[in-house]
Amino acid sequence: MKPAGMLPAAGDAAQSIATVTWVLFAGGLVIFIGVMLLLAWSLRARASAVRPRLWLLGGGVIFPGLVLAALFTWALPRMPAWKPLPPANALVVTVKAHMWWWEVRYRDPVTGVDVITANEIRVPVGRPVYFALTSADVIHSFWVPQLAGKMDMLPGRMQHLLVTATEPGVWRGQCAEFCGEQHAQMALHVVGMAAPDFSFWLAAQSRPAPAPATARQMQGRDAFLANRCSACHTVRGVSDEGRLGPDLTHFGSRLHLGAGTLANTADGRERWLAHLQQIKPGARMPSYDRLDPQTLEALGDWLGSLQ
Ligand code: HEC
Ligand SMILES: [Cu+2]
Repeated sequence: MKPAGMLPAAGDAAQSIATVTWVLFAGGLVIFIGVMLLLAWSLRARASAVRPRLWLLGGGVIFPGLVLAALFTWALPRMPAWKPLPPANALVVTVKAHMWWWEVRYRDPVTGVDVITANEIRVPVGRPVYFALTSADVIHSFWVPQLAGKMDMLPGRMQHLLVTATEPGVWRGQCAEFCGEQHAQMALHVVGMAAPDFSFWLAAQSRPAPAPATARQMQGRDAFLANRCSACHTVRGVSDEGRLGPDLTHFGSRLHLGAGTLANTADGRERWLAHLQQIKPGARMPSYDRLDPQTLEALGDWLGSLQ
């Protein structure tokens, strides 16, 4: 995974931000060098040789006026266009921010798929993705620097971002609007995949959770129901009532857990369940340190099997 930043751009919107950045930087550099040369000259020139009015008018009014007008005219068409409706072939991904995780819903007008996941967004390379962004509680901000600029996520409103990923990869995103105690641990990951792999993945996500394959996974699923995890989490095919926490139907296929807080490994899952109030204090899920190690292990094992 590359470090987050918009300069190694992997999306068309981020690419145009990077281009504008470099051009403005180069322009600034040329002017800086010019001013330094003038400074050197003014230190050596005799006072009678300097004509203040010419320099004030030329260097203080006409020159900046021309340069700023030229840069503005050049940059204006490079700003992202406001598109109130998605293009016909776009994949529609609704992202709803919660304190402190991301609900993700895919709707593909081409295949009719409609599926809810969380915290990780997969996108097909080369196909426009229309992000519809909103919030369930406070103001958050959607920011995946390698793909596009920031967009605020406002409760009761939809904002949009149209992005085409230009290469495969995994990019880290981050909530970019202070939204409470765990704002810093509200990351998300976007995975760019080849279009056929993506279709395959999305079809798998729309199926219900796989049945437990071992006795231990069975024990994990039973513990999930017995401990009422299902009051907050949906696992399609197991329990459909929970909406307060992330959908866990295919949780095992995600790279991270807790909105980028830990790697999704056996150890990470057990630590999360037993100690999440130490790892992510204030998160809207209790620590399950009262469960015995065997139950925790079974729960972690079953969660990991939800591919
Ligand atoms: C009161 C509601 C609630 C209960 C009960 C609850 N959770 Fe959660 N759970 C949440 C919330 C909210 C989050 C998101 C926390 C965050 O990242 O800020 C979460 C996150 C998770 C995650 C990480 C998901 C991801 O996409 O990263 C897992 C795994 C999980 N819970 C499993 C469980 C299990 C197993 C139980 C029962 C032992 C349980 N939860 C009980 C609300 C709940
Ligand atoms: Cu946030």
